[in-house]
Amino acid sequence: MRNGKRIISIITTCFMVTSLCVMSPTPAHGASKEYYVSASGSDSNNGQSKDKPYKTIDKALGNVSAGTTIYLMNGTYKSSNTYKLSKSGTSGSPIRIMNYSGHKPVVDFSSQPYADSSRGFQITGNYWVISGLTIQNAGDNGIHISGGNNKITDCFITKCGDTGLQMSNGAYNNEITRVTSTYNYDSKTNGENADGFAAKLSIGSGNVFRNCNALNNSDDGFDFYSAGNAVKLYNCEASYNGKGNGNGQGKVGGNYTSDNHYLEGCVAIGNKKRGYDQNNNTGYITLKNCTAKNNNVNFYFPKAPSSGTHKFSDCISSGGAGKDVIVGATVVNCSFNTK
Ligand SMILES: [Ca+2]
Ligand SMILES: [Ca+2]
Ligand SMILES: [Ca+2]
Repeated sequence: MRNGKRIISIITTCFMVTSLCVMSPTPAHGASKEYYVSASGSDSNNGQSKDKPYKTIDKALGNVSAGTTIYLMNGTYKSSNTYKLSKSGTSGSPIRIMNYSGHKPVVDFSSQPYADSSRGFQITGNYWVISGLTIQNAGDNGIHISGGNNKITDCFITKCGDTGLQMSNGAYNNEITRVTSTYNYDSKTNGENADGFAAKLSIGSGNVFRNCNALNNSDDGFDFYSAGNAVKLYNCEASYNGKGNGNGQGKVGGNYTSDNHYLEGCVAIGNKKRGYDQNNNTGYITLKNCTAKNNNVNFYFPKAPSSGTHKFSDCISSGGAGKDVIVGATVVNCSFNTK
């Protein structure tokens, strides 16, 4: 069932991002564009080498400007505060927060109160890169983005009190790549809100997810409720979502916004309610080489789009308790369970 995903995963090219900044052996104070942070470091170090690392992410963030890279070394970094990323990089000089090569840092927000304001990383700026981190136990979203041209890559987000990674409030041109978001759960509302990923409540254009997995979240896998712009997904999986009062949809649409979302090479397995759901989106949806298996209903598109047709090709439906509902679609080489 996942051949398409595997094949495309294999041919996906990984770009290694390296700093253009060359450090002199004794950089002048304040000249460094690279900072190192270690759980066993000290904020009285200069932070400019892996042998003199800072202890806290906050200390490093106080020094950032366009072109800065913050390397996090092994360890668990606990914070009760939200890291508010309001500065901006540029297209050629983003601001990076990333794991030091081979290290697996964990950023833990378990001391945050459970509250809408308790986000882990809040990106209101542009041209940030967050890469190679585990982000866990935020009181609300692990990462919330309202800025543009940000990249989140190779991160693992888990056990947050609301959606793991959310884009809202005009977020545009953000690229989310190889991120897994799992076991997020809003306990006080019995699971009705915490999606794996959300691009909802007024986003801008150009947001893309590639090779991302939303697994075992209490609400939906990928939620595009009231997005207001189209989202693209390539080789993404939404499986086993829907606990408590959660809806349990793999990929969902719109709340009467007209958003022509595009999904290619995606998989939805075992979601409580539906695999792919129109959710009152009035735009047309493209599903190319998408599979759904053992969701309560695999494909649910009960209304024709307000203009054009849905475009479904090379899609496979198998298992599931209820029948697929396909209305207003151009269907090519699909096996839906509509009889
Ligand atoms: Ca919330
Ligand atoms: Ca819900
Ligand atoms: Ca949702």
